[in-house]
Amino acid sequence: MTKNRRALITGITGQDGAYLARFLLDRGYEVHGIVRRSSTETFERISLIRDQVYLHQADLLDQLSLVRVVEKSQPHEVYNLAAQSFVPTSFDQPLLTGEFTALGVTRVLEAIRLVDPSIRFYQASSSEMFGKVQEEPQTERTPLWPRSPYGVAKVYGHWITVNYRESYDLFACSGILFNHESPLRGKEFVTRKISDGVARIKLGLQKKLKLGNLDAQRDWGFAGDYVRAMWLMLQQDAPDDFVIATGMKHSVRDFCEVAFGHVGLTWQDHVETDASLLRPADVNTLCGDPSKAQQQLGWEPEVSFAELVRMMVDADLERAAKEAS
Ligand code: NDP
Ligand code: GDR
Repeated sequence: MTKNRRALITGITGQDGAYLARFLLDRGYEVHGIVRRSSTETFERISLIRDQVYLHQADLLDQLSLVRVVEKSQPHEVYNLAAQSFVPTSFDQPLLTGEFTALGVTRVLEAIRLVDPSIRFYQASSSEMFGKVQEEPQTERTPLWPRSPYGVAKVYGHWITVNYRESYDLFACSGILFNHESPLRGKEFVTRKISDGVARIKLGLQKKLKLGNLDAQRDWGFAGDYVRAMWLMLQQDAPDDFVIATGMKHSVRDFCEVAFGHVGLTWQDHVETDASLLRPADVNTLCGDPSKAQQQLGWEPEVSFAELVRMMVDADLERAAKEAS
């Protein structure tokens, strides 16, 4: 148990925010989170822990709101998970994505520098920064070549984190996380789109599943394993950057095969490709090398690819069954 520690999470209503909040509560942290005002609440993922966390209204676009929330919550650790995180949207709204996902990082860092530079900072960097990959597997030293406005914004967020560490001696870490999924994943991302589609097709609520690039390969892990790595980075003696990945890659087609197979269906009978779902530039393959995290953080992923797919399909079957009844 970690007593008397306070953490502030931006993006607490997202997939990772929900898993991290739960992880920190289990370790005895006082957990604060930033939420955006909306006409309908988006707190579904944290509904079970809502009364155990402190929620503050603030926005990555609003510098003063961030300063105030850091002053008010007095955190020892800040996890910057908030972002416009959906790659296709970044092609439609590149400027807004840059404001949230790139400049938003600087605003959080500035708030820390102003209020209390001893705060430890975690930045949610991404394997999307590797984009058109320059070597395989990708490590902390692999050159970056982002392929979307989202990826470009994450490169900025990564380097501004490194820059504030070097310029102002902040304890600032960048976690270069490869794709991680869970039953709490947003439905527009391919894994959850597939698990949700499989469940609905199995229960007769849907007939076909339209997908884009089936050949894309990703290094998919479980979000619950990955938030542990975020926390471990902030418990070290010195700040550093780490790749967090499983070291294994699978294609979207492989994902379909395991997901449909889990409920006794053949994916070829139900999946259709739709050219409108292809991206102006896609990332064809990603595979990370987590050796540094294994050696320095003692971090290992615990959930395998097949277990992850089955966990997601089972959760969606339960949800779809409720809907059907
Ligand atoms: P989600 O899209 O599920 O969550 C994003 C969160 O950011 C939501 O809580 C959202 O709030 C919040 N947010 C968005 N814009 C703003 C804003 N302007 N001000 C305040 N909050 C805002 O993302 P994930 O949980 O999957 O990912 C967490 C982080 O990790 C993101 O930065 C993502 O880019 C990065 N990442 C994710 C990976 C993955 O595979 N999941 C891999 C590598 C990096 P609201 O609910 O109001 O929309
Ligand atoms: P990604 O995740 O872009 O890697 O970003 P996503 O699940 O959206 O796409 C993965 C790959 O699947 C292909 N694909 C489809 N994708 C979606 N969304 N919908 C489809 O129908 C579909 N068909 C095929 C895509 O072309 C792509 O190649 C995620 C996000 O969480 C980022 O925020 C994070 O930084 C990276 O992972 C690491």
